[in-house]
Amino acid sequence: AIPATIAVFKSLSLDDQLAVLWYAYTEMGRSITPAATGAARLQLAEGLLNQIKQMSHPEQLEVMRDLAAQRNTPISRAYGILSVNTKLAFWYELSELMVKGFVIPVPAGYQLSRDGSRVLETLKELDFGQQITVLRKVVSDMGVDPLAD
Ligand code: 45D
Repeated sequence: AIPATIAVFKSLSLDDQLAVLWYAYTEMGRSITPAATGAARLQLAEGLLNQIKQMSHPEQLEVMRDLAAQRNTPISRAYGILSVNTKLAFWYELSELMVKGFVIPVPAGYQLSRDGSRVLETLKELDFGQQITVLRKVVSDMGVDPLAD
């Protein structure tokens, strides 16, 4: 179920990928504790998060789409050198910034595609460890590894 879930996630539109991540965060929020994400890890992503915090809402959305699309931008490259756990912590922190109003929100009436809803439903049924496995794979493939080829 896990490889299939990842495959379907990757076939989603960029916007649906971002929306599914966001809805997954809102479901998992209580299980992910700030302690678990580790302050040390976040320090490595802090410069990146501060940069994004200072952007306009449309720019913030563009950065997230660039990451999901693996477009080669300075931010995608900076993201690409983070460890997998730091990438997860980065997305977690972006969600926190959304909740606090520093980052563009998902529009209230956003409609997921049918595949998007399926991925989300499947994710919800997985246990926490399996959810982490899916999320790790998904966020580790985002951005651009500046050291590749
Ligand atoms: O206009 O270090 C749309 C542990 C539509 C422990 C949009 C861990 C168009 C070790 C695109 C929808 C493993 C527990 C707009 C860590 C439109 C450790 C906007 C785990 C505006 C780190 C879309 C941590 C937007 C975990 C703004 C599990 C979407 C972390 C934004 C999980 C989406 C984090 C965001 C997750 C999603 C974060 C910011 C799931 C973030 C999700």
